[in-house]
Amino acid sequence: MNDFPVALSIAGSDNSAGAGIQADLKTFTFHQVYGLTALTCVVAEVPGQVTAIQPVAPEIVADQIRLSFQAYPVAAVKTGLLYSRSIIEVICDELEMHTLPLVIDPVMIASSGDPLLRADAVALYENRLFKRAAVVTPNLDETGVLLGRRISTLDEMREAGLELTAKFGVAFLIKGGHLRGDQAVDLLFVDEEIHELNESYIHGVSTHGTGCTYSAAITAGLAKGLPLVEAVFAAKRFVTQSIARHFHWQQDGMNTQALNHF
Ligand code: PXL
Repeated sequence: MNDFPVALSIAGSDNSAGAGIQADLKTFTFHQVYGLTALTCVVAEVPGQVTAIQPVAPEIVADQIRLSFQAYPVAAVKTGLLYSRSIIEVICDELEMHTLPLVIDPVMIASSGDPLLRADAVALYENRLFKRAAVVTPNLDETGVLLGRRISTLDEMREAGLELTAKFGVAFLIKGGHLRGDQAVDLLFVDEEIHELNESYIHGVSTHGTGCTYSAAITAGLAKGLPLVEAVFAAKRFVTQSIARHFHWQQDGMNTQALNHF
């Protein structure tokens, strides 16, 4: 036995390792949380370019989750890229057997603009998955898809969050990073309260995986027993630091940047 809590990430693989399940594992490790994984799909990509996505068979996704719960004291779970309806169905079936904090990052589109989630899968998120969440963490684009309208100001974020928490009865963290102001403002809607999270927007950095890293850091906090609001504020600081201290490489005329999970 030891004192390190265990968290499970159900998400896709990003071979370039700035996003996806790789970002989750790095984030868990930084926070001294033992990370388990259930892989939903393999994405071939580098920052800014997705070339292919290969899903994992739903029954293998289910096996990974079932075995994780059998052998480990899983204290918190996060979901990232889930890819399709049939994969989401088996994840819901498996998670319904457990009561524990679930962080849902409703990944739909890559930072490169490439679609990652099948369009017909959104309804399943709404009907089966959201109600189990400790918090759902959409960015502005994903919030727009959930509400069927564009969200482009702080006032619209506020209205959107109130609507979503009323509709699904769970906490929502709406990430306003894409507003591109001087501040990266997020709004956390929980228990009838709105918390504003403000950090300086870091210009000129094009990385992917900030959403994955953010939700993984929240999951790590919850696995350690932090209250949700504290876990979210700590995670916001962590993700801001990982952007500020990003890596960059130059090779054959190509510039590549990545979040710094160290
Ligand atoms: O950042 C969203 C995301 C999530 N999960 C996987 C990804 C990406 C973006 O590229 O590859 C696996």
